[in-house]
Amino acid sequence: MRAFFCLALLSGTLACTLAQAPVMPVNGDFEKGIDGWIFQALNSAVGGKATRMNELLSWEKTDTMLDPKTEKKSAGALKVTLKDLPPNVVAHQTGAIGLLGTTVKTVESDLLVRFDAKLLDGDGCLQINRTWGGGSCEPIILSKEWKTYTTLIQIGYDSPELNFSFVEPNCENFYPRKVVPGAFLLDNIVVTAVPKLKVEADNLLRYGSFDAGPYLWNVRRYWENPRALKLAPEMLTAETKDLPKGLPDNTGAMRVTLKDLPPNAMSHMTGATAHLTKPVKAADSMLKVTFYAKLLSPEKANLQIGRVTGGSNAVPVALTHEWKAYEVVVPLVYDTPSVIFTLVSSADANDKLHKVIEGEFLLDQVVVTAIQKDW
Ligand SMILES: [Ca+2]
Ligand SMILES: [Ca+2]
Repeated sequence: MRAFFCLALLSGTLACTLAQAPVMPVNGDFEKGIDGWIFQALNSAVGGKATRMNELLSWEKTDTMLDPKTEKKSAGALKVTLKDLPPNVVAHQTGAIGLLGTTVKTVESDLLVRFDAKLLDGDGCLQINRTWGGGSCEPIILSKEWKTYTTLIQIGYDSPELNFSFVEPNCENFYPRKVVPGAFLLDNIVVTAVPKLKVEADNLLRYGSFDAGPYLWNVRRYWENPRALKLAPEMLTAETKDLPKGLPDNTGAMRVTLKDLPPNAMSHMTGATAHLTKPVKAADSMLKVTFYAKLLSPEKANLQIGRVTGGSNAVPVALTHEWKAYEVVVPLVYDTPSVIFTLVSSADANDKLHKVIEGEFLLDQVVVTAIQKDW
C-alpha cells in the first residue's frame, strides 16, 4: 500500500504519495518541554479511578537522539519512568498519554506511528494503544540505543489521544497486558492517519497483506519446561523485493525466521501468530485460510496452520522454494481467537502435534474466513 511511504520532516509537515491526514501529537518532538502529555495509571477491570502520576514523566535534555542527516542532537526527549505504580494496572489505561492534534475517525483510518526510542531500564516491551482498550500495536522490544521504530495501530474507536505503555514481555493475552516497571525515552513521534487497510469483506484477519510491514503479527515460542511463553517479534521482518508475481499493488510480504527454538518446541505453541477480529466458534465453523508462501530454508519443510495452544490444525502443506498460492481448512475442535503458522518436518495429518523445525519462509495475502462446519 503506497500510502504508507511518507516522508516525515522535522518541521512537522508530511509529504506523502497519497493524501492523508497527519494527526501529530500536540507535542511530539519535546524540543521545548513535555507539555501535552500526562501519565495515568488505572486498571478499569477492577474498578477504581485513574491516578494521575505526572511525576513519572520528565524532560530529558542530555540523552537525546542524534539526527543522522543534520548530525545535530535533538534538544529534548520525553523520559517515562514506571515505578511505584498502583497494583495490577494494565496497558490501555496506564502509561504516558499524548494528546493528538485531532480526533482520529477510525471508520476510515488506521494510525501509522513513527518514533525514536531508547530503553533505559526494565525488561518489558513498549505498547502503543488507544486509551480505554482496543486498538494496540504488538509489543515492541526496545533497544538500549536510540533507534527509529514504525508500527501500525488499528485503533477501533475514534480517539483524541495515544497511550505509550510498558508491558510484560511474555504475555499471552492481547488484553489486558500488565504494566511492569521500567524506563524509556521517546522522541520525534509522528502519527499519520492512513487509509484503513483493505480487508476482504469476510476476512477475519486484521492484517494479512503485509504491504506496510509485518505489523499486528507476533512470534510465540513456547517452552514446555519450565512452562513459559516468549514473544519474539524480531523474528518477523518486512520483505519488499521477493514477492508473489501477478498481484496488483503488492508492496510487501512477511518473512518469518524461526530460530533459537527450544529443543521441544511444538506446533500450536511456537510460530507466527495473528489475532482474529472475533473468536470463531467450533460448534458450527471451520477456518478457511488462503495465502501465498515460499520456503527459503531448510531444503524441505511443511507449513502447519492451526489454533494457538492446540486442538485444531490443518493438514500440514509442503512448501516449495517458489511462491505458490495455497488454501487449507482448519477443522476446529475448540473455539479460536487466533491462528498460528509454523514449520514442521512431518506432513502426517494424524500426528497433530508436530515438532517445530527452524527455518525461514515468506507469507503474503493471508485471508482467514469462517466457513460452515463440514459434518
Ligand atoms: Ca526532541
Ligand atoms: Ca502483500
